[in-house]
Amino acid sequence: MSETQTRTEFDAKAAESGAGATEAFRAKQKAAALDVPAERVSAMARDALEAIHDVIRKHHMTYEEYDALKAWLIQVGEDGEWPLFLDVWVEHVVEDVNTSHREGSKGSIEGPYYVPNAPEQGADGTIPMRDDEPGTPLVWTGQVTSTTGKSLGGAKVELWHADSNGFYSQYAPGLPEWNLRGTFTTDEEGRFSIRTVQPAPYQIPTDGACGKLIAAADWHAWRPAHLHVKVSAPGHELLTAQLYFPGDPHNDDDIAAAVKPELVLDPQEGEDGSRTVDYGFVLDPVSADSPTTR
Ligand code: MBD
Ligand code: FE
Repeated sequence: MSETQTRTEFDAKAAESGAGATEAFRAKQKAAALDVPAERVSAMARDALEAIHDVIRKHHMTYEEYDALKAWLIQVGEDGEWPLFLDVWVEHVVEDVNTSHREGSKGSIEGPYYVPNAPEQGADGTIPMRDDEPGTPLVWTGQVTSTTGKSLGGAKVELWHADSNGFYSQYAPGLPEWNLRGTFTTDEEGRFSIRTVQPAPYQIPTDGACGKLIAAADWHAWRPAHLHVKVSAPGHELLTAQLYFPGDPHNDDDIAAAVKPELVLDPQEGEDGSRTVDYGFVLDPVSADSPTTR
């Protein structure tokens, strides 16, 4: 996408991002051969179906509405938007139940656009970006520690985020492969320093099945501007989080319900129009009953 193209001109193909997430999910093979006990499948499937039955009774769903629902569900699959749908409207509860035991930093959902193995930039580096990358420069420093109090040198901080037009590399066309995706490794004291640019708020693709639901329900399609991060260190639970910017109009009504007060940054204005922010992470040691989290 050229610098001069606007989001509106690009909107016609925006749902490709949703479909791209389906291909990426398949490539990760996350669903491969998981053996869930029949009693558990039965209990969760029955409760899910009963929840749907309750909605039908409560609202007296008509046959026309039932057929519209079928058609829409078929379209979600055809558009490749199941990962987008689930991560926007469901993942926050999965994240909640799997991290509520933690004493360290709060996390948030992964969302559909994570790509592993982004280029390594060391403890003090610049995230891969274009020479003329638009957006307000952001310098982010922080330290990774354990709930035990020790600093975690050699911890990985994987950062990925949208550009200042709201687009993610590898999911929107015309961006360098690793644009605004980088891996940082903390120094002996667990510290890191990252130079990037502030992302724009993110609009859920309007032209696919998810957009159709949003329009039909007269909802808005926005997530507040956010930085995605995964923080990992040996012997500690992987922390997946998102960080937000104060004053964003969608911090209070994120369509993905993924904002927590602890995740809102407090950036300071630099003299040259750049911003600096200090924000670190406290990881929980792995215990016998740690869930396999992300
Ligand atoms: C995103 O960028 C995102 O972070 C989530 C959770 C859902 C859709 C797009
Ligand atoms: Fe995102």
